[in-house]
Amino acid sequence: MNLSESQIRSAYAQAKERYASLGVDTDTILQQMEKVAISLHCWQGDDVSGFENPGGELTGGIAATGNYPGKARNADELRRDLDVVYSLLPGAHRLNLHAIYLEAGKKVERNAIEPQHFAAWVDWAKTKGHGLDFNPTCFSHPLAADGFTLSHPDSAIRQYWVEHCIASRRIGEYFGRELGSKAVTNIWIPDGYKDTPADRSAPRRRLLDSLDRVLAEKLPHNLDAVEPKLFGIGSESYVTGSMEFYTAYAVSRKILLTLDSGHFHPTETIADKISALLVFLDELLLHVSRGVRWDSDHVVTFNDDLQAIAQEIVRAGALNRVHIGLDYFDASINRLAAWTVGARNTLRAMLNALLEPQALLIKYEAEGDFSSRLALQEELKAMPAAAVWDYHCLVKGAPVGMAYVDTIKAYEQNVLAQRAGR
Ligand code: RNT
Ligand code: ZN
Repeated sequence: MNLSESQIRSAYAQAKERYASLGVDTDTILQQMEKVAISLHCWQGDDVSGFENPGGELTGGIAATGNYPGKARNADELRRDLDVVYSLLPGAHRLNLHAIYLEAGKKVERNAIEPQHFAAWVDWAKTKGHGLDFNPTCFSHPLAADGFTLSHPDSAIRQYWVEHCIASRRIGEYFGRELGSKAVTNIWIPDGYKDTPADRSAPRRRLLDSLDRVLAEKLPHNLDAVEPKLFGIGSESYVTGSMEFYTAYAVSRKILLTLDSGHFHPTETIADKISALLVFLDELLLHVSRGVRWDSDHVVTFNDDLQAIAQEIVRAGALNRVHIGLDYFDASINRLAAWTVGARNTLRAMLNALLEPQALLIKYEAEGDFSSRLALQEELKAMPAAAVWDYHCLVKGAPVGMAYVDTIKAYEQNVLAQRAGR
């Protein structure tokens, strides 16, 4: 079922002509794809376990379900798995690390983590040409067990998490400086109530104060982001860090806002938020994910939501202002497949968006010719974008079509199956 190289090239030549007839030069578009870097989320590789505390439980209103064999048990295994995934993606991409993925050789309190605990990640990233991003881990910890961290009523507990976030920003700064590419350090906290609170204001005032203390230090190689959420498991009625809270915060502090596609009402999409927020914010971070019912973290599929997100980044001319990260954790299928499917879909959606004849659509719109705008939008859905994607994979040395599944299956047999425990 795999296509031959000449089939891929001839399908591309035909597609190139089709797009040229709409004023789109596919070769130029493929050059633009060079600028699209996806930040892969390290936590898909081990169900958000990390290496701080073997056997530690995932808490904070998020959950990975499934027990597919072969999860990475240490950083070397995780890097090895990631190397395979990157080899299946066209282009050069980043890695998004969480604080619990440190390599300290001993237990280190989260408020005492240091750049040296991530030195092996930096060495690896330098060798492989990856940028790195970072996240404080404000969950899966005894001091997060009350469901509150940066907005906790106890000032000593708040202080602990403030210190953890300060330490995390310094690690982001270290990544940015060492790798010559700014790191985004994204703060997400699980804080919230299962049932209707008596006081919605006080936690938000405490969060404001904590965040201001976290962000006090100027760090030129680090970009700060805050990630809102509507609800989590156990925080159904109230989340301190809501969309309105963090939007206002990000605008007033001139930092990034993170939009996670699984963090809104089930019918609410983040696509339309991008152009609105970019009027006020310099940059955004996306956590591309897929919400299903009450779970915000399913593998990204090539659905309308994903395509709309990609279109809005491109239409806003914001390729260099929107950082694209993935965020989901599926333990019920091969974890490398989960990463690869979501990442390839996201890249493919970006390519499709870039292939839009934007000038022509804008012309119809400016002329008030909404009939032609609609007709063209619909025609575009059946244009041969897949032939351009296949060719892109071919020239970038990434597998075409289902060939990547063969690589994953062979790796599963040769490497993952040898890992004891689940
Ligand atoms: C949780 C947030 C957050 C986490 C990761 C692990 O709802 O989306 O981004 O998924 O930090
Ligand atoms: Zn997220």
